[in-house]
Amino acid sequence: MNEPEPIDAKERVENLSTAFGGFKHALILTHDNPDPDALASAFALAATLSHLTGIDCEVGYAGIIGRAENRAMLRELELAPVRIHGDTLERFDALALVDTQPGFGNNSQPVGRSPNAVIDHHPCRQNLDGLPFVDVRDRYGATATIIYEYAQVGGVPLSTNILTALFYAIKSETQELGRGAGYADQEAYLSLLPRADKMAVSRIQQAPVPRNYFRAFQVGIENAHLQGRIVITDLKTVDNPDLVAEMADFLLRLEGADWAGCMGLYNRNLLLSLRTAVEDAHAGQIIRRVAVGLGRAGGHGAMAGGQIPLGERDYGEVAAQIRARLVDELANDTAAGEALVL
Ligand SMILES: [Mn+2]
Repeated sequence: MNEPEPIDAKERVENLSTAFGGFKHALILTHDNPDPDALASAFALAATLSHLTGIDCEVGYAGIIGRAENRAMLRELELAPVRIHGDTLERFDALALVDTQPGFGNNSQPVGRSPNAVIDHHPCRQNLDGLPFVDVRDRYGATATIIYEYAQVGGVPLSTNILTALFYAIKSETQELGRGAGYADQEAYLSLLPRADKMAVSRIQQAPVPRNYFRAFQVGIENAHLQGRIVITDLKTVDNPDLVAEMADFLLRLEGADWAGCMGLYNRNLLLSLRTAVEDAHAGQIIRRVAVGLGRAGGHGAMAGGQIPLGERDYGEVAAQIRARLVDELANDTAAGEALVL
């Protein structure tokens, strides 16, 4: 399952340390609206780099952490990422990107700042060879698995909170090792299992949600249409961008659907999420065709997302265009759509 490794794990950790040698303050930056994999990876990398090189690290993100589970994860595990903006960045002389890459459009990498390190599990889309440290393993189910390997190889002591974050990251990102996970993810999961605080994980998974959450589900269910093998819905305006992906995951359980797409409006952006239960599918490639000429999109085989800045365009018109393109790509059925309920 593993990719051929050009260098061994120990050498890789040495290279990682070298990439931060001589620097004082590192910003560990996740993608915007970070998920548990991005957050756990960033905090574990911060602990690892601090231990190995003495560098001062802070975890930063842009966007919002909206999903109740993700907020509970930070609360329960006492993790406090900083929300970055223009002048936060001047404090840092080193930069790492985790769970995202330069040019992806889903991160707020400062303009003109080249990262010392890029660590990710999404397929590479541009040449990163010139950077001091690059570790992109697109066969891995979670970035957390890669960072946990560094900590193990480097003999880095991690707190129970960070071990728990890594465990929860792999668990949620791979849906209990069932989605996109490989041998390495399973090994990491099994190694973390006895070390993680399972009570905290349970509290995170059962985090209370506001009434708005149920209202959003109501809208998502009422607007859902099954067309061929794809179920598509529109949440309209959302106050939490993570809901779009969560609704796509939820709808994928529908009998007779093996693709689910969800759209929503957040901050004058149309957000799009695509999920599939089809093995060896290419959701990332499909979503890029769907968004072409409109915005940015990308992802893995089974899960993908995109973002379309609306500018002056009308949300409803762009949403109709996206829906038509999704049907074109995936419905392989000329029959009219059928409402999920009502
Ligand atoms: Mn990830």
